[in-house]
Amino acid sequence: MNIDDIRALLRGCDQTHLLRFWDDLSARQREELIGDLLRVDFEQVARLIPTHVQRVPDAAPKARIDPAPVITAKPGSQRHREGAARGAAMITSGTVAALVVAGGQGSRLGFDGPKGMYPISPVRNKTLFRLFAESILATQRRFAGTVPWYIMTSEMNDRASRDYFAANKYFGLDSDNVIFFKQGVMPAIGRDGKILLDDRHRVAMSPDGHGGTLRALACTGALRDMATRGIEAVSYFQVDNPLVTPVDPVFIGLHDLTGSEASSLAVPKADDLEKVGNFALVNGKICVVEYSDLPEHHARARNPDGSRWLDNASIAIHVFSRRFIERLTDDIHAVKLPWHRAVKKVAHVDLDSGRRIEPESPNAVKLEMFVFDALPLADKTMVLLAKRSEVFSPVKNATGVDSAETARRDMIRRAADWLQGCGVAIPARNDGEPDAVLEISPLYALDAAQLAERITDKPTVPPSGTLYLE
Ligand code: UD2
Repeated sequence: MNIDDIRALLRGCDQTHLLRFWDDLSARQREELIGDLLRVDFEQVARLIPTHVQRVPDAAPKARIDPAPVITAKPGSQRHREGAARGAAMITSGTVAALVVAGGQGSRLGFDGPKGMYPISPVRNKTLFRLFAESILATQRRFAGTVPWYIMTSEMNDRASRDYFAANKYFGLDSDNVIFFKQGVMPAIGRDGKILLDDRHRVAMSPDGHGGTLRALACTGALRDMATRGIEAVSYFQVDNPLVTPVDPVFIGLHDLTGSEASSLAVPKADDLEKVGNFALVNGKICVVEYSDLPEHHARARNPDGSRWLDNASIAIHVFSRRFIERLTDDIHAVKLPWHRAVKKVAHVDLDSGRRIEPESPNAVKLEMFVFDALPLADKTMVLLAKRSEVFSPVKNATGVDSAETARRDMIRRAADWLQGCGVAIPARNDGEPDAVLEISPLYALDAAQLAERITDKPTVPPSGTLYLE
């Protein structure tokens, strides 16, 4: 596209102000501005302005909410065995891929860089990316299959993430099977429907949310790559959870056995107002209702026996069928996920003075998609209830709840649980916490059952001792 084409495109959607400073820009700045403009899907933005910028769609569900049905698969149960066998067969046959959404930076953590590079493991201080890589490598070895790993980055951290993997030789994975793809962006839009300029030659943009994963898979060719490799099931997880099993054979197997197109893991909520999505039945469909959209009386409601009425939290671990993702993205300008709006303060260039303004109150709409909104669009959905201490402890904040400290504590607790299950004595502190720093490499054992197979000489763990198993 040359500048005349771009001018015509902008005229067609009433956004010509984005070229207001064109005549004053250097050749390099012009190039950067064109680069930004080409990344905006103007067709889609034009469609969203009247519905999501100039009007406020009501995000809170008006329909009746009920608890969503979930299934369980306790280790040792027939369902667990059947799921494990099917999942193992799928991994061996090479039809399963892993996908991590790693578009965010570690800013809330006070960490300057891709969140995946945050060091977290209790003994070796392995990073999140390294833990996932080792887990995928161990899965490949365990089931003698290849699991391609798709890593969604963003403009902010793509280069740093790729460099990190290259510098570490992909942690033993075959680099052909580690596929990076960049997520899309959406411009920030003023209340008058005009896209904001971040600088005279830059459009104000932000990532399009983790729902943008589906759009990015389709736009970047990663989805086609999955089809070429014969991938049928995509195991999706977030970069911030060190307890996740990136490729859980039982979950993946049950996704397949139940004929589900979109499956999710659920865990019991930590408290009524925990900042997680809630699985619910809305209009007869399984949905995730984000904590911010859930009326407080629903969040606090109790069953007659005193248990929490809506107790199944979404922890952003899903399995999607590849064909389902294809169906949702067949029209790339109108991916079939709803858009969520957030009204934010966005610094921008004043079109008259050319000066950059830091607004004191929210002035712009940012638009994002959430991947869990895919659930009600699936022909069949399955939610599997998991044990929270086995699968979820996110690293979101610098201190307090969901911090590095709580995640390390939970990694040690899980390792202690697994070891005690094998008859290893773990010293305890007065408060009941393990009095030891414990770490089990995914390359040693991916779960309690594998640890029991591997551990022949039971290690001795002295009080305040350290144990690392690899
Ligand atoms: C998310 C879920 C919440 C619960 C919780 C579990 C939403 C709106 N809420 O809360 O229901 O499941 O996680 O931990 O998602 N990301 C991208 N690109 C984006 C935005 C996010 O890659 O444009 C990634 C990000 O790197 C991270 C993940 O998505 O891995 C979650 O994003 P978040 O931290 O914004 O989500 P959070 O904690 O509000």
